[in-house]
Amino acid sequence: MDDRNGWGRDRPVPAGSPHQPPESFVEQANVTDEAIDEKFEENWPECWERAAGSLSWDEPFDTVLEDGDAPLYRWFAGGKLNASFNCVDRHLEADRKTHAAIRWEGKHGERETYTYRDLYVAVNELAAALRELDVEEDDVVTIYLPMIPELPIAMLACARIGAPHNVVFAGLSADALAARMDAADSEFLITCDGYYRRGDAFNQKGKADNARLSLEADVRTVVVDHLGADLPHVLGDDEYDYHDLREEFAGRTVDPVPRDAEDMLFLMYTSGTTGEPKGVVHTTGGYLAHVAWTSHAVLDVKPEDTYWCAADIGWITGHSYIVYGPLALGTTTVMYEGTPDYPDRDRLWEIVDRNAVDVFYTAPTAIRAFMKWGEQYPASHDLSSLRLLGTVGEPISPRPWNWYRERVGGGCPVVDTWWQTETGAMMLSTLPGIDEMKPGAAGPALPGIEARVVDETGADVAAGEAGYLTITRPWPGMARTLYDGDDRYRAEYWEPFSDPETGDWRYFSGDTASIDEDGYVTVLGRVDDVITVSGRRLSTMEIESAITDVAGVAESAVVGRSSDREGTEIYAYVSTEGGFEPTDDIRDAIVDSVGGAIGPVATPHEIVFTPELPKTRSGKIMRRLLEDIVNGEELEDTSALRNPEIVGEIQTGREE
Ligand code: 6R9
Repeated sequence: MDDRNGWGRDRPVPAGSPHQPPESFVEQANVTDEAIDEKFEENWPECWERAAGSLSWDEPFDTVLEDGDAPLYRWFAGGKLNASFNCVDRHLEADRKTHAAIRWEGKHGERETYTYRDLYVAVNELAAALRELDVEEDDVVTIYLPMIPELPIAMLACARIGAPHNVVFAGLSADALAARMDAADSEFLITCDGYYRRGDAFNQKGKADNARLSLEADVRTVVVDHLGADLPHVLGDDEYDYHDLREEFAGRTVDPVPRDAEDMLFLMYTSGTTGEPKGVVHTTGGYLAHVAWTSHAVLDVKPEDTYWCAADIGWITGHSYIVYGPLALGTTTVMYEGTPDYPDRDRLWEIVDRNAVDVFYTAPTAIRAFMKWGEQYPASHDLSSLRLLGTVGEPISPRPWNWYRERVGGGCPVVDTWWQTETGAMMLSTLPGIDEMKPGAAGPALPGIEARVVDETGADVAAGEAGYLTITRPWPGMARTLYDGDDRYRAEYWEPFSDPETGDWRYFSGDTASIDEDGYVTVLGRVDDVITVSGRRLSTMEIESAITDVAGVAESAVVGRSSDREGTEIYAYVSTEGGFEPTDDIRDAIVDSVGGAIGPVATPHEIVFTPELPKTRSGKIMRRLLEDIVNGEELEDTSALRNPEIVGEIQTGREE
């Protein structure tokens, strides 16, 4: 076995059989030019002008890319535009203004539709109110709201007046909110009284109050009264009721502030599954051009579509593909509050059915849950409106990929999109009107993007071997820096694989991957998701993929336990699909599957069945937490988890 990189593997995770996009899809696809890659290539970086050209500019840009101060790149410098104008005002012409911009589905079956006209009115009134509260251009406004329409409205109102927003996940704790506001020097907050969580009214304002108490600055706060009489609240000093403000500023309009393409549009703290939260800075022109282009080319969104990305806006995916991308294209974007299993496990399919959703985008964690619950839920609804499916957030192995395509999509194409908070928009994916899809592999780098999988020295690894995923050219949606300074940005993302002497700048994603002969990239996971057993470096994703290949297994997380005597031992946490009991047969099948796919060295020392795995709010498995549990380490704050209760269960299981 060629073990040149010490990864202990010489072939990619077996992908399922490839699928060609169906003829019916190709006929109507937004992008079908098979030569698109070469055209972008020949004309780089000017090819990106085309993406920028889909936006409305107040002043044209002078250059496409300025790289004189690499890796601090500037895109579309000199150009001026406003994101709120691009996502709202420009769609008001003619018959578009009565077109639905946002369809919202509340937790208890409430429904609201905002036409582009309604959205325009709401955004303008809130923008006028924010101005009155002394929010000035470049002031950072923190938004701490659940999935209610006021969240995108608040983002767009900030964008309108040139105030960067800083959206904090509604589920994060008061301390996490305070830390993010403090780090972002933010003295303005938009929050709400509360929201329903698992049926109970949950006091959001209480958390916001606690955060404000710990901050030095007086924070002007707008409070959305979302629950009404179910959760009465009183407004204190510096607090303003959202609906009162809307009334006070009813009918007011605010001219969109022309922003420089390189002015900050928003700031987003990413905690991710590893490390300290980082304040990722995104700017206006390049970001908007990249999200609009990928919404068009990859998600195939058309203005007349009903498009649904079932993510939380508090995650980058929601920023780019619930709010900015789809609204820049003038489509109807669906957003929902709650969870896929309440009131029942067919909640999402009911929404697809009722709204005749054309394009649906979600995370592998959700798909594995659907699989676990069983195919009867999607089968009980008419999902024939679906034309394209997408996934994002984690690797998806072939079995759930195929399940999603067949049981949800009825055979329609599935795009597996790889990108990050820091990349702003999609980087690797198939183009659904052109490319063959290989389940398990995200796909090739998108046109205009160049990805390389390299070893420690930066040399390309051979096809099928594992290495580090790097991006070798800048792209418009890229983060410009981290809020706390350029040094950390350079050190973390650029220094590992760049050679400043020769001007060879390469972005390091922090992920490991392999690339095949056709340039398709299979992402293996974060660099830390590697376990060294008897000197062999094993990718957790590879072991997990072998485990989830076993019939009846829904998902798994693999971590290492260090023991002085035995070296590192592999622990596999496994949850089963509905109808499958955790049995010794499944245990044996797991051992066989791992042995067959990787070798006996990767056999789990212990297989622990658990009803659920601990997840971040964006659905990523928190391996680090499981690792702390198996190693008997003290656990960090788990309040940011989607399912904190499971940690207690897993821990108790360990102690018994
Ligand atoms: C958009 C988003 C980024 C990390 C990334 C990688 C993982 C995202 C993936 C994927 C395999 C995909 N990731 N998409 N892994 N296949 N299609 O998720 O942003 O929350 O910043 O996470 O997520 O590990 O580095 P973010």
